[in-house]
Amino acid sequence: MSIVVSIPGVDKTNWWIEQLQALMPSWTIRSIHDPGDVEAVTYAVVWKPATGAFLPFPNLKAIVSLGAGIDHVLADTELPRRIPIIRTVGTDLTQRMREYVALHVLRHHRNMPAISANQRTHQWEPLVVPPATDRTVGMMGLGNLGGTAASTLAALGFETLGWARTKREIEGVTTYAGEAEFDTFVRRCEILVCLLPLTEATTGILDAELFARLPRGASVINAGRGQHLIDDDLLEALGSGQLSHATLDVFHVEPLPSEHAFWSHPSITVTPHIASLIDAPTGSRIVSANIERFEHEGSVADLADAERGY
Ligand code: NDP
Ligand code: OXD
Repeated sequence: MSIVVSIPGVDKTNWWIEQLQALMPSWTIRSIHDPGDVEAVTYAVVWKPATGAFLPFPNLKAIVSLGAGIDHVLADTELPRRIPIIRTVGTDLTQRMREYVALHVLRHHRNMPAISANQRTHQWEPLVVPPATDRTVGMMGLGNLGGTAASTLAALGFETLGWARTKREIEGVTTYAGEAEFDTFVRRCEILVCLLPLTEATTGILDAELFARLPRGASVINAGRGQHLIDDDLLEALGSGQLSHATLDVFHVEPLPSEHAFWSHPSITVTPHIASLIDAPTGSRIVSANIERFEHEGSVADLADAERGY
């Protein structure tokens, strides 16, 4: 009965192994780089595993993604397709994400980027903004994270719209579903938040065509995945004034290369993939509970659908 852990960085791997081992004393938990008896390995706990990482383990029962997204697992071209993938989600993650979304939506809504720029040049310019009730915010993706964050925005008083693949009911949120309703949704979003999973259908969705449909001067927050965004289209939309500001937490290449234009762009706020960053003490509780449940019941609520891609 053993579990291997694969996370970029030795220190992080050791941190997770320690925390998991403390909660799962009857299991042998080791780094994927030093797995011991490969036949005894039945679970792999991973974040951005290397291509072919799972091939040495013939008896894997499940792969545990150390995050809500499973795109980093599905990116493995040698992934054994029959193995279930368990997502790591829970109230800690949703709480962190709703804080991040509320913070940045309010920041855009209250024009804080302009006020901060004015402070740097000692300008006293009282910028008037409407109350949240007169501001329309749109959430792309209404799952665990997007759905909870949309509720939070509605509770703050924003006129909140939400879009998902299928119809969702969320109190206080006007919801839209699928491609057919996308245009009606997006044309009203003065602040647009992306919390979609990365799939074939959502890759590059934040592009020039979408930006052109937003109300002029809208702002965009992307905490989904970097590949949702066409970087050059964003730069062009900011340059033309079609968009006023963007907050980006996720990028095509992470860490964001130091020479990337986003770092020093006056209308872009960069955060280093921390919108809802799971830590080992919290995450290990979720992961260990999921593995124990999967072991005894053969399934868990947080099972991803690899065919669907999320
Ligand atoms: P869920 O799987 O719970 O929800 C995904 C949502 O996206 C669902 O509402 C789904 O629709 C919708 N969706 C999927 N495909 C489409 C599509 N083609 N068109 C419209 N809607 C679509 O995911 P989570 O909320 O748990 O997480 C979302 C993503 O957030 C993760 O995949 C990850 O990429 C990102 N993330 C980022 C973090 C960060 O720190 N920046 C932290 C954690 C996650 P339906 O409801 O109909 O199924
Ligand atoms: C996740 C993430 O998918 O942190 O959980 O991006």
